[in-house]
Amino acid sequence: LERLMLSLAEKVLAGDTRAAARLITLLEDGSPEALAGLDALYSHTGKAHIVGITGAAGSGKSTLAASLTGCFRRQGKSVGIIAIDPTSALTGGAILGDRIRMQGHSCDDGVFIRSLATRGWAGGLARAALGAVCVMDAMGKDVVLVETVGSGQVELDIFRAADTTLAVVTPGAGDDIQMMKAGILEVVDIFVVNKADKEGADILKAGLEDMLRAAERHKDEWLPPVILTEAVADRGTEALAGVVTGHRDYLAATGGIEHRRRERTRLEILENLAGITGDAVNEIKTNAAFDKMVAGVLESGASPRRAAAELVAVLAANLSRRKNS
Ligand SMILES: Nc1nc2c(ncn2[C@@H]2O[C@H](COP(=O)(O)OP(=O)(O)OP(=O)(O)O)[C@@H](O)[C@H]2O)c(=O)[nH]1
Ligand SMILES: [Mg+2]
Repeated sequence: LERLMLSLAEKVLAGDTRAAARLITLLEDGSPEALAGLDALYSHTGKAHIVGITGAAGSGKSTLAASLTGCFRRQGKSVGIIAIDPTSALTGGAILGDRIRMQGHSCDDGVFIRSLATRGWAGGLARAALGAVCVMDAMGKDVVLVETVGSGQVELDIFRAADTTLAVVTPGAGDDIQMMKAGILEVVDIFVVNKADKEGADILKAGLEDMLRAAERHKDEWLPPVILTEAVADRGTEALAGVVTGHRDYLAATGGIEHRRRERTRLEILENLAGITGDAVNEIKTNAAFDKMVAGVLESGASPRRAAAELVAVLAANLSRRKNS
């Protein structure tokens, strides 16, 4: 199995889409071998521009991602798209794959799309999402778009891990901005007022600009622009693509890119730590020896905290023995 993962990783590095899809599916299933298979890829990452797209359900994130994909493709860039939790049936939003198909990107070798379902295992989602980003970067995608509905903590974490972050708001959905999870506004690099064909788009844009200008920032700090788009008609998205690239250039010129990469690495280490220790704790829980320990603690009146500390010592020993798996 380990050898299979290595050969999968090799194929990913050669740009093999089917191998990449297979590896991401295994990651999504939480396969430990797949997580190990990723190890070989990291030294080949760092070239992709990772762009987070968040916004309320139905605000047009997928449509926007599809339209932006067209813009980047015309510039000769390859694109990877990761959609987190396409629970769109509820909102009438088409799932990302359908949008992309409608825009005619599905037969394009330069575009690779994957959806990751949350499936109630929030614990592993960030790890799988970051792993999928790594796979797409390693397979040579120039731009990786990551779509999330900005509601949960995990999504906020994933969003923050991007190089460039886009928040999509729409006119008429007045509380869009209030509904955004606390902490999102501070990390948004570009605001997109989508559905600019609807009434109130200009007012929303002006309101956002006032809010952004009022916020204190340093002289050279990036002032998030507010871009009007009508994604469904590919209007404004060419300009948006230019601003997205411009933000990356800004990061490169100011050293901001290293800062973002450090944040991402930090998150990825912590997510993996949580994953490894979480798995280990689950293993203990289902072990018969643990039941015996519980009985022993109960009987002797020993401290549960001390029992836990003993288990941590055992865990540490077990984990270091398995360090390479
Ligand atoms: N009028 C108008 N409708 C748009 C525009 N962009 C997208 N839509 C429509 O808005 C609906 C939702 O679009 P999606 O792209 O699926 O939105 P989403 O944010 O990805 O939705 P979820 O993934 O469910 O959160 C679709 O019916 C789109 O056709 C736009 O610029 N103008
Ligand atoms: Mg969507």
